[in-house]
Amino acid sequence: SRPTAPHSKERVSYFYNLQASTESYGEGHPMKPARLGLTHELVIGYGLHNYMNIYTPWPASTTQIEAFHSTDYVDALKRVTPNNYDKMAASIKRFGLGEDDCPVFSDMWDYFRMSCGGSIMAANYLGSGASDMAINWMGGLHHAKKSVASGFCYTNDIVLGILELLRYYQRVLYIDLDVHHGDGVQDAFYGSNRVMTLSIHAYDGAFFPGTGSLDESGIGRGKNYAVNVPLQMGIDDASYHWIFKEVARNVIDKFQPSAIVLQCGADSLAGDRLGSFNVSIKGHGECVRFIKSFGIPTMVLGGGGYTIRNVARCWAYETSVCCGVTVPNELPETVSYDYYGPDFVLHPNLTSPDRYSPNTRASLEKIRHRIVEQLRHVES
Ligand code: V1S
Ligand code: CA
Ligand code: ZN
Repeated sequence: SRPTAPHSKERVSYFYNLQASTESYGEGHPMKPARLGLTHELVIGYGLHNYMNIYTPWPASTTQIEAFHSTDYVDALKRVTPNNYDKMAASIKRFGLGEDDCPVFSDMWDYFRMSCGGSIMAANYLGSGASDMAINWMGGLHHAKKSVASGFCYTNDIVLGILELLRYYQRVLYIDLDVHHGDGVQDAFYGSNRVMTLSIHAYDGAFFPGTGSLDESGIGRGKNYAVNVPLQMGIDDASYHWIFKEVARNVIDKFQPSAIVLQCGADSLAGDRLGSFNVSIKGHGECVRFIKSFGIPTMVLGGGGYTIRNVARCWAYETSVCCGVTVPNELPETVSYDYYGPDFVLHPNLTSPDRYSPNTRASLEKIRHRIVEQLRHVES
């Protein structure tokens, strides 16, 4: 069966460079750029190119990347290669490069330029009014700091995309669905009242990166413009939706953003290799549908996601949600069809219905209450 056409013409743009999926962080590293190729195959296999405009973004220039990152850090990123790493190791350690999480790999500068270029171009397509939604699954690398690579993220395409959006819009809302806290984006705008950051994540004192408590709420002019939803492991669809919708609705009502950036890290899915939530692909996509329903220009980005067949399913499904198209559960016969056995469907049973979750209604109510109180101090 074929996808069902949307009722009105949607204006969705999709930024992807075919080369991105061929890069590698090295053997044994959980971050696999190949998931981008799998996603793209499903997107095309489902015929979603008929409902959006697909572009190969310009790789970001040094000057564009230096809108956030420091010159000495960018120099190091450009210069270091696996061949000269031994000679440079001592001088680049301060940049977080060469650690287990952020190894030096071939073509890494090219790879991160593609990721950043996609988010910058997405911002320009939204800002100019060419698109209502702009997708970049190569982006969403939320941990990178001004001069430090962290948690598989070397450049922060999200910060660059938001800075570009701020040229067109007064207020930008950032929403982070990744199971990890969006620390790099929060830090970059911690003192700003033009960017509100909202991250929903696992938080138990040990889980990477260790930040994102309810108490982190911004400083100076940015006081109360950082919102955190720290959750326990094992949260299910019903609880995740309830808290996400309650918080997101309140944030949007109060902050009245003129544009939204939605990071869709797929490590918040059940069965992720690093994540620990009990959320289904429909459940994850429901958050995208909910944000889309506000009709505000929205940039949709990737992020984490380490069980790669499910990352591809999730992001292909979310592309269909952005396009307003219903796609069949049977997967299209792509070249990587074998990855999706034994069920070969878009929505396999990933969740465990009997799994214990310490996220009680009372604990979630408490989080909601704290955030509603915080938002009372935000001027609307
Ligand atoms: N959790 C986790 C995890 N696993 C790894 C890892 C495992 C094998 C490797 F070969 C290399 C790395 N690192 C981590 C975390 C980083 C998680 C980053 C998530 C990124 C994102 O999804 O939010 C966005 C793309 N790092 C750590 O926990 C730090 C260590 C403390 C422990 C692991 N070792 C390898 C490094 C130091
Ligand atoms: Ca998050
Ligand atoms: Zn993550």
